[in-house]
Amino acid sequence: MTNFEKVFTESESIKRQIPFQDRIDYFLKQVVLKPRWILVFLLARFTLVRLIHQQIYQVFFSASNPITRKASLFPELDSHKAINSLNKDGIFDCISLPESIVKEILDFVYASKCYGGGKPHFGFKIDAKRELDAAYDKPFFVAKYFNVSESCSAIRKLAQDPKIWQIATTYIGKKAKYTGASLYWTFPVEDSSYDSDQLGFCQYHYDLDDFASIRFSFYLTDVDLDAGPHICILGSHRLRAFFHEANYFSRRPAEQQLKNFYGENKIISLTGKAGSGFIEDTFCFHRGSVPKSTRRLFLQLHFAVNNYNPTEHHDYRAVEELRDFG
Ligand SMILES: O=C(O)CCC(=O)C(=O)O
Repeated sequence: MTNFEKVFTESESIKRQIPFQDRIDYFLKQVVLKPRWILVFLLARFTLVRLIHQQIYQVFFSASNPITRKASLFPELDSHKAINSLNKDGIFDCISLPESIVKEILDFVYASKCYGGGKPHFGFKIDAKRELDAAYDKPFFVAKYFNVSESCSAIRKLAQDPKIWQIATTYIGKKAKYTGASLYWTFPVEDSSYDSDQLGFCQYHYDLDDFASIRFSFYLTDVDLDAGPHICILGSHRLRAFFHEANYFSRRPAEQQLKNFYGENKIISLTGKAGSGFIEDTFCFHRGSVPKSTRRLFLQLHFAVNNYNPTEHHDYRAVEELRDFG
């Protein structure tokens, strides 16, 4: 039984392109911050390379599982089903958070500051969003919480859950590492938002975090089609057109190309209640969508083979850098 309603018709993704100069800047920043990632950039985009890597890491490398907790927060989670579904579809959507964890995260969220547009000098409490919007003429599409693996006890528990680790080490291979969490709001905003995250999240893309990487994702607010659901193309982590794999200039093919290649019946929008979650291979083509009316609070726990850059998933920012808006 799935806790998601899979919807096969979906909203149009944003057509505006990320400026070429921004893409070059992103690439250079990645190379400077994590030089070893260049191999990932060059090779990890090829499905065959990823499959070979997965086989080698599943069979040969010794485990680095630091988990001491015995009881899982997900007693009903069927790890075998999850792995089979990840292998076949690149996504598994029968995982949900215990209510106590949802509550703990929400308590944290309302007591902590988030950062508008992911900018460390735009700190505010979410209750003050209306005042912030009135004071600032450019709406934020996202607001991110920083350092959550350290400061949110519920996220710490999740990141040490034995079943989560069992799935991560089985799928990625024995060297799987927890590389951080992203906890963020997405807000209903006009397409004209200046916020570059909107383009980054809301166009189809795949992520090149590593040769293998998955995310455990959870909604912390109810998400229907008007609340900016996550959208994924089933099986796209295994089936790739060569011109999509070998395109070093862009990991964001046009929506119509993807629809023609995969068929519309492979495109699902994941809607569900607060607490519902899914596990996704980040090599799948996926995207967020701009909420039409209701804001969405979203959590992702990231696992990969290496942790190239701890600031990557919003999860680490030096406290001295963080400032309040205004
Ligand atoms: O917010 C979403 O649903 C999409 C996020 C995403 O695409 C990403 O983190 O790469």
